[in-house]
Amino acid sequence: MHAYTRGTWQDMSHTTYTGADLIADFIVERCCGTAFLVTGGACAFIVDAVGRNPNASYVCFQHEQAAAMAADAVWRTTGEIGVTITTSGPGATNLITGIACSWFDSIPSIHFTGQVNQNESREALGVNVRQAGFQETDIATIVKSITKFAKKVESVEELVEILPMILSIATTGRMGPVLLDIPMNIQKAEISSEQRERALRIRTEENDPIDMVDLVGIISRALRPVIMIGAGAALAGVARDIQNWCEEFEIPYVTSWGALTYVDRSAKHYFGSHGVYGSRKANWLVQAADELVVLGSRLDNRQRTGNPFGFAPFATVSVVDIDDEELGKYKAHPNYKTFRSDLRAIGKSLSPTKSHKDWHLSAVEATGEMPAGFEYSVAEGEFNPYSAVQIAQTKFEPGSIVVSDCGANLCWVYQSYAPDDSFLFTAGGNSPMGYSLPAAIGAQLLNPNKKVYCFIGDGGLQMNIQELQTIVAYHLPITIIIQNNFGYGIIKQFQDANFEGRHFASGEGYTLPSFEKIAHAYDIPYFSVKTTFELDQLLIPKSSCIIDIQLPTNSLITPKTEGDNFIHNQFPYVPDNSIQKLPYNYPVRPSQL
Ligand SMILES: Cc1ncc(C[n+]2csc(CCOP(=O)(O)OP(=O)(O)O)c2C)c(N)n1
Ligand SMILES: [Mg+2]
Repeated sequence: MHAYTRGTWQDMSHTTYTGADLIADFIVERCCGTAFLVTGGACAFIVDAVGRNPNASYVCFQHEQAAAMAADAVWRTTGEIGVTITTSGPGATNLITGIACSWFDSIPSIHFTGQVNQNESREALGVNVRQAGFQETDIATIVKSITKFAKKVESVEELVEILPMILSIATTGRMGPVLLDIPMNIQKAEISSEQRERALRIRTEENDPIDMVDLVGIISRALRPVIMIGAGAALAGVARDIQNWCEEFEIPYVTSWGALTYVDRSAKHYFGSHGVYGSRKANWLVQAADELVVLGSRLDNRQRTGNPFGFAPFATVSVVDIDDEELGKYKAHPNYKTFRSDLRAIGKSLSPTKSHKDWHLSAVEATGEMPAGFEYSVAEGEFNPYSAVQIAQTKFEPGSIVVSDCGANLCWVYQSYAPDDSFLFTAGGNSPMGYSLPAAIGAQLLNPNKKVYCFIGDGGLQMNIQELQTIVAYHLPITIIIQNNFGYGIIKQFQDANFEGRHFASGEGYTLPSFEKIAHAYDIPYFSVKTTFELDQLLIPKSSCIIDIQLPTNSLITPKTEGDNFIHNQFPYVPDNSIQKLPYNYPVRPSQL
């Protein structure tokens, strides 16, 4: 093999094993084996090493943001580590939104950025200039606050020592993304076989001491216990164990959106997901509890509302989490008890406890007549976005992967998707518009035998529309369902409630192209769907396609908790006797507590 370097053809038969080769082997042996990338000068050696490695592969994305989002989806759908390789400067900074998805949802992912040669760097100059080498950017410092670990590698020996370390950091404790910035001279440097072996070893970590949780005692002392299963329990692999325990002892339970796909949602004692966009039944249950046990959830403000004091205010809330900082949030809440524990070890706490059959029956009775609320999203007879999700779902292949985006379209899916064996996910914490398209690509690439469906809004699609080319290039049979309300629906609904319906920058000023022409340009089959009937009739092809579901521009998210309201009192404010059946005397508004 030859390559043209500095005006002369040089023999590059690769008798030398380099830092770049080591990274390629690390990707094969310790990660998912495929790097998602956009190339560039500073990462070219790593890309070349991946290309030459017979066991590695790479996928060219059109934007680094998308590569990072796709890498995030790899762990979520396979349990293997997703990897990106990008160049310095703009290539590296473009990763940020995708890395943040992994950070906020505790997903391991590894990002390799190329960096200028050390002898060209700012450090070599010895003065604090903004930039010395071309595109030199201190990415490690920039991403410090959204990674578990980020560092520019300073020597070959450091690269060797740091690879097993980043693997362990990403996957132990509260998991998350890591970034390594690798100067070109280290990519080119020779690595000995002894160093290679050391770099590819698996480090075993000592576990931190943990608090034991007496779940059996807590539940047996309670009158109306409710268990909340969060994504932390799901990522720890124990969501089903907790669910089975709840089912056996008839303890009603709810899940966060991050965890809902990890439980059997058709089970008898499951009440759904609570929160601002949660189900009325789940919200009633949480507000009626005298003991709420939260297993691996950070109870963010989409769960507890902007005023967390209105959330289960009369219950004892016992929170189990691996992260001390999360537990520190509850200092101002006298009714919270906190336990620092790795939920991977919760099995020991799931021993026989008191059955709560009567409490479960009374909760079922109180919430039985409750309207779901979906029918209020649009006027009667109009194309309802909730029906659209439900009809589309009936056409999905069993065991499929379903990715959702951000905004109203996400809520419509998560609120109404019927229990089945599909795997649902989204980037719940960061929730960037445009996540679901590259995430679907990452999922499909690593799960070639599963069908992947990508729900996305018209606005979200425009944030990563260039990745349609990646779908085409790799022949990925992804079905893209645009929930097209011709605007930023979730923002409009907020503006209706707060700004007398002024739709600045969400309806007024926001524009969109013809998705039909876009589909045509990328050579992707396109289907326009304007009515329930048309959707009913639609046959989804096996190959990739775009289904443009055109909804009323004022389609609402229903139910939704607005402003100064309790989660048990959601818009639309339809007659609902269940509020009177709550076992506590709630004031009308949380601010009156
Ligand atoms: C990258 C990014 N920019 C801005 C936002 C703020 N935001 C949240 S939802 C939304 C509108 C989304 O519009 P669309 O994708 O059409 O979804 P819809 O709510 O209409 O279903 C905006 C602007 C965001 N979440 N992510
Ligand atoms: Mg929209």
